[in-house]
Amino acid sequence: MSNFEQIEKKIEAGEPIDFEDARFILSSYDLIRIGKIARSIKLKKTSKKVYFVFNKHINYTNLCISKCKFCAFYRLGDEEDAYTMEIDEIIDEIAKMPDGIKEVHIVGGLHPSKPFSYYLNMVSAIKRNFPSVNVKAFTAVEIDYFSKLSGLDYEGVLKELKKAGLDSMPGGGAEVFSERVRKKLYPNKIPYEKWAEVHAIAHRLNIPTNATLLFGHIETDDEIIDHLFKLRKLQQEHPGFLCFIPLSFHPANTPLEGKIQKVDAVKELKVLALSRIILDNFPHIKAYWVMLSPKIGQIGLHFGADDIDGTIGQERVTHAAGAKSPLGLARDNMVEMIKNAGFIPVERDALYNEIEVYD
Ligand code: V47
Repeated sequence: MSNFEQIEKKIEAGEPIDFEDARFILSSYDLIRIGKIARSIKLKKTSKKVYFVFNKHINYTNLCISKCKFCAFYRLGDEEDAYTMEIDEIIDEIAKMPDGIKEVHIVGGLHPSKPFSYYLNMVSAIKRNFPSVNVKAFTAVEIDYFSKLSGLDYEGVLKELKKAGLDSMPGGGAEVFSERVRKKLYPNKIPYEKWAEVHAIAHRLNIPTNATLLFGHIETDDEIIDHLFKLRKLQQEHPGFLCFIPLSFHPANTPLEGKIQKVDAVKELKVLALSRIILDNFPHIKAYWVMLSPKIGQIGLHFGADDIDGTIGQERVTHAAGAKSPLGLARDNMVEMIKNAGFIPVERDALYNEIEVYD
């Protein structure tokens, strides 16, 4: 039996693939077959539906003390384009959105001086002004930072935020769960154990979260695979992840520009498919069009993805690193993109409740 036949047999029987199978998939160039395997899992889970959300990203500050080498977004403070939004500016930004917005996705840098109360007030002001909008805010990295700012432990921080109105959490800040890569590119960022602890506690407190992987820089295939198996195990032990989003590294304007080429589409599609295959206990896999471009994102729907994120409004983190995708997309573009790929567009809310099926 060929490697592919063995993998297909395991998947048909509902068995997980192992590390060697995953290595084989990443080393193969039989894209059509890899796509077919991932798509068969997607079809079993979510039939021909592909989800999108009417959302808005808010990056409340670009000041950050972490100085990660893959990031083009952060500023140290005295640059002309350094900024921090006051809470009324954040409220004004959201108010500009048309009616029907379902989610605000809020992340920022690790601000050198704002107190924990700034973040609590931010969440409660948004909830007060827009009670029906899901506040999806702060990565595990920010939660760890708030714990240092406030003297509270992770549980204390998350309970306070939940009381203020936090509904869910995004999956950023995971990068690659490899100590080798962390020491080289983001030594000031929390390691896997802490990232996992924050998400496990959030899940226990009924705060659903997402998970990401940043790939296409100095990581090895084995480190990608290890990252995915770690997430699979975490979901088994502490369920609560809604969605996984692989993020391909954009080198422009980062300290790695010129040293690393942007990852190609073939690798992007293979990692997307492998995510769907390994993370059989994650309900959703996102082809994040901002990073992939709308065209590769659309092809990604044939590689196991069942979600394309949302309208976004104005994305800043990847565009600071040279992303050529539009800053936001209209609802109609999302529907067209999904329909033209042969799937059924479904507008969802932040928790994947269906708002409208465009059949
Ligand atoms: O954690 C930073 C990544 C992440 C670069 O949960 C970069 O639904 C590429 O997590 N090139 C933030 N990537 C974005 C994120 C996210 C996005 C969409 C949806 C969700 C969700 C989460 O962006 C960071 C980091 O891994 N990033 N710089 C860069 N130069």
